[in-house]
Amino acid sequence: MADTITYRVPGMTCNHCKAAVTEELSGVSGVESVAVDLDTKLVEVSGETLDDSALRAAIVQAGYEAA
Ligand SMILES: [Cu+2]
Repeated sequence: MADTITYRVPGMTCNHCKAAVTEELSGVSGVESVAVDLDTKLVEVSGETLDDSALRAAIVQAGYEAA
């Protein structure tokens, strides 16, 4: 069953941030798609059996923090 989890990442300001967050999240097990909206600072992650803590860790790994 597909899951979708949305995070707010206020530290994202430009396309570099968007690329960094997208790249890290894409490497997490089960992730099929990542959509970043820089205006709202929201990151929508979709995939199978998503692990919230692993996704949050990936955001931190990219240099940001999920609010
Ligand atoms: Cu940036």
